[in-house]
Amino acid sequence: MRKFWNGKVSRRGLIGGAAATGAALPVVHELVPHQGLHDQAATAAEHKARARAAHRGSGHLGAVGSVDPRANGFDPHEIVRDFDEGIVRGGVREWELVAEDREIEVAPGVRYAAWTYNGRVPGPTLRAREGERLRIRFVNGSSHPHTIHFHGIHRDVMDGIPGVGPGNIAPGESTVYEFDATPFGLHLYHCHSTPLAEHIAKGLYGGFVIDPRQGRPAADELVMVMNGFDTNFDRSNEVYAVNTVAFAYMDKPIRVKRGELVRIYLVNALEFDLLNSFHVHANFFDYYPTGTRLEPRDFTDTVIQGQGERGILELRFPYTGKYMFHAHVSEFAELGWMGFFEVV
Ligand SMILES: [Cu+2]
Repeated sequence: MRKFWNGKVSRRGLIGGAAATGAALPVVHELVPHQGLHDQAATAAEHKARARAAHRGSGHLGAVGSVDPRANGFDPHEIVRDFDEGIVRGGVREWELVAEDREIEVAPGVRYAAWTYNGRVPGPTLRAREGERLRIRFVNGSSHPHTIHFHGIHRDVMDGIPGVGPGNIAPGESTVYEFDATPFGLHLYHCHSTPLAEHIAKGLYGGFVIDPRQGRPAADELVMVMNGFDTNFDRSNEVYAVNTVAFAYMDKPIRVKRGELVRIYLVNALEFDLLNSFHVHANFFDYYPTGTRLEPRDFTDTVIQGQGERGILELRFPYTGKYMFHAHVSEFAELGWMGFFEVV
């Protein structure tokens, strides 16, 4: 009960502004400690205000500044086209992933103490081909125990969960996960240490693409990991994004070519909210849920994904210009999950 009300007030109440918060507070005074709630609500309000200000500032005013990709050590504009194919040695495709604690800026002035794979959120988008042998060396350079749990078909000891196989990897320790790339499609990997929601929400996740043996038609390929940040630790998000930085693609649209096939690998890594969605303006796309079939299931302009769900979108833009894309959950869009394609 306490958690429920806590979440409702510090988050939903604030969506309606100060009046809505005031109305909601008396109801919960008897259920939760007053001071903690007010502090939490204040932080949430401040972070949301900053996220919204970033939106207003984008494009013309620029008054609230922007997130510096050099300070973060990663750039959403590079991540969106960055696929990590690792190195093939002796017929095995290999990567090394290092968990590290790192403070990142998720909206101008909003800092978040993240846990990262290879210093970035989301972690590298790993890419392999169906049937290959894969080997991932995991080094835990973080101050907390972690794992890497891969989606796919493999033996239990390679599943990256506590208590099975290597289990939790302690700070300073390492392990090796090895399995075959199957089935083809769009998967993800994430930490599976407990408490699970926190370990994922802190930033330990990434996309995992397995190409079909015969490949896919040539396209301009993009990866979009939908995520969010609970900046005041009340188990609800204050900032939403694709590839971590709120409004990154509003400030600087993703440039694509008119008539060219665009393929989007869309992953929902959001915690605390049950659903996320993707909507593109003035266009429609073919949708391949989990990317595990070569025929699209839908021809649509909006798709909903639950936690951990993912899918492949294919579309072409018939006209030049600026076309918006965003979560069709309006609240998420206003708090950072919104961007533009610029078709040239
Ligand atoms: Cu973890």
